[in-house]
Amino acid sequence: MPRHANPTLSVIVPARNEARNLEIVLPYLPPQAEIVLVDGHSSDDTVDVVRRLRPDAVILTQTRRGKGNALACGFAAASGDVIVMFDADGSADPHEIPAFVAALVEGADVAKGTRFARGTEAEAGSEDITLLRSLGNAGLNGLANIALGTRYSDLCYGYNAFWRDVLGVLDLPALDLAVPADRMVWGDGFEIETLLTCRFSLAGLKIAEVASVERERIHGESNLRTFADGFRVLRTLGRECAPRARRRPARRVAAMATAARTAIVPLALVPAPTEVVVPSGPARPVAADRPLAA
Ligand SMILES: Nc1nc2c(ncn2[C@@H]2O[C@H](COP(=O)(O)OP(=O)(O)OP(=O)(O)O)[C@@H](O)[C@H]2O)c(=O)[nH]1
Ligand SMILES: [Mg+2]
Repeated sequence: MPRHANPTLSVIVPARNEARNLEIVLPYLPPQAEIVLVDGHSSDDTVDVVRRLRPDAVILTQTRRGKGNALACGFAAASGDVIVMFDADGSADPHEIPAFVAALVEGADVAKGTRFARGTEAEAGSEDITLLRSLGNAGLNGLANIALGTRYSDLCYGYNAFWRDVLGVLDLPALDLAVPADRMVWGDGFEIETLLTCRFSLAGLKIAEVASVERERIHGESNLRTFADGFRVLRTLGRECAPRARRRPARRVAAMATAARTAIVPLALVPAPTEVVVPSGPARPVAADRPLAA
């Protein structure tokens, strides 16, 4: 797949009981993008809302449980040149998509969103993260940087994009792997962002950070369990960065394939969006009862 300045987009939207949020957010996703909605066995009308608002969307039911499995299902179904990971809860601002695409078009393999961008004029921050989670993320982020030899500023953020041609380095758990309902396969949970970061980094891909503002979830409750999922992230770092994991044959082959065309990852912060993709609609989605942000 040749890379070019006007890539087609696949926006992967993992969603579990997000009907009310999707009603608000979906109309702001780029009309020309392929939307891949991966439903997590929702008990509300998530799927019906997507069918109504984006009849062109690809709608899947995930094969196991967990956000990681949902994303893996979405990645496998995507057909765009660029894959954008997009939370359905209203926390991801569709108007930031152009900045992610711009980073990729300018040469990155992966555009990694960060709420804690440093040294950039672009706005970054979070209206959603609690102090406890922020501290936990900072600690885990520091550990990841030591283990990977990187300078990332936000390990566990879900808003990221990458060229679809790097999917091969991820080696995510097989979608048809059957496990008992009470077990979660490693990589299927909220550790997915950490797993992606480790595998992209260890494969030598060029990763650019993109400043992002995480909005407050509009309706409903977070699915994240601070301690249990934080522990999964910690274990993921241990597993992915251990010398044995670094030597995995698949990882080595991928690293060799990418090494030829990517240099060692200089972290670049991407400023204001350029004109690559312009989502429709007014400046920012507005909830029926309150604005997403002032
Ligand atoms: N399909 C699917 N989607 C999920 C699952 N768990 C979470 N999601 C979706 O993944 C996105 C992020 O989940 P959230 O529950 O908001 O978790 P978070 O954003 O990491 O944490 P908060 O900052 O507390 O919101 C949302 O769109 C969820 O609906 C799941 O098991 N299956
Ligand atoms: Mg959220």
